[in-house]
Amino acid sequence: MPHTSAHRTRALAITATAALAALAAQTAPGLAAPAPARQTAAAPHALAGTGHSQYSGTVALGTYFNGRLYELHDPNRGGQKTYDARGGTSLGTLFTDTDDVWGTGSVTNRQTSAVDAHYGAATTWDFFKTTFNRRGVRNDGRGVASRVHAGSGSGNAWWSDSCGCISYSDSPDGRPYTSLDVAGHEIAHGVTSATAGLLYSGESGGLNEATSDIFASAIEFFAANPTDVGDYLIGERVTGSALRSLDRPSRDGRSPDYWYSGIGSLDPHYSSGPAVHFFYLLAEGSGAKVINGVTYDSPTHDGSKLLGIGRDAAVRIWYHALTTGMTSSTNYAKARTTTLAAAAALYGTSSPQYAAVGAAWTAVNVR
Ligand SMILES: [Ca+2]
Ligand SMILES: [Ca+2]
Ligand SMILES: [Zn+2]
Repeated sequence: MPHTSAHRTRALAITATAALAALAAQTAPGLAAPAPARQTAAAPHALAGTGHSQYSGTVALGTYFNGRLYELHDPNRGGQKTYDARGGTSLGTLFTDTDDVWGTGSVTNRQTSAVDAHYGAATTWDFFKTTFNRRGVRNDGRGVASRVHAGSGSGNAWWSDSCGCISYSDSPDGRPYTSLDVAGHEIAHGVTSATAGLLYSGESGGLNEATSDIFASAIEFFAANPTDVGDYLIGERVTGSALRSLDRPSRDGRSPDYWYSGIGSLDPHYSSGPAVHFFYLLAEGSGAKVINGVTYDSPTHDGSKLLGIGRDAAVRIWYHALTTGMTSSTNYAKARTTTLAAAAALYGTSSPQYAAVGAAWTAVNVR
């Protein structure tokens, strides 16, 4: 995900659109949980399985007993399913199991990556439903399909709108991009496509990437998982350090902390810098801070000292702007006006939240 997400997304869409679209259609929400009266031991029913993940400890999984085997199929979350792609480009084979205990915590067990992916998809579903009453990527009640062991094994993750699916390849170092924040990041690309439709180039491309990092972080805090605590870092469970840092994006050596004219010519993974920095400053404020044991130190372009309004308000403002104000061509200047409009709608123009939005954009040089 971190470097070639959109390109990989398009490549997958071109090579496998028909097959995946046909397969994705089978994941439609028709597979709802049967009536309670039929929930005998032998009849199909929704269950809570146990998963031993690589990055998130032991987790509960939404599973389904089909009368013969347990499936990584979550009837309570839009029928989300997790597949073994077996290195290929088709959807793959639905994971099944005999005792509803999945994975071992070790990547050498084929189910382990599936546990992380299924948990990531479920947590992302729960976050959007609980926080915004959004039911799925397109808000149509349909869950996503997750594909693990996909592609060539180069270590990546990518979203495809055409199949409504997220794919994870294996990684040569045994650390695939299946962590919770990466799952949230990729699935959030689907939400962006279904709402603002931010084009994946120029400044709108940076805002598209930023949206995925913002929700990825919010999802991680929402999960409150003791093994992968909430932070403003992306990919830290995979890489040990982090691919990206929202408090100071320049830590990656590539992303600018502040907007400048011409930033749109950067790869979206880097032109996202000022927007994720804005989000951090809005939520937490400037300067040094320790959250869940992680140390941050967020600078400002104008030397201003900012107080945060909290991540809950910050993410609500971003979501409201994404779903009611931003369009495919929104640039940084428009991101400022649409988030101000969102803060006005949610909290009023005389609110501290409204003032903080303006101050945080100014602090990343979007005036
Ligand atoms: Ca974390
Ligand atoms: Ca993280
Ligand atoms: Zn991305």
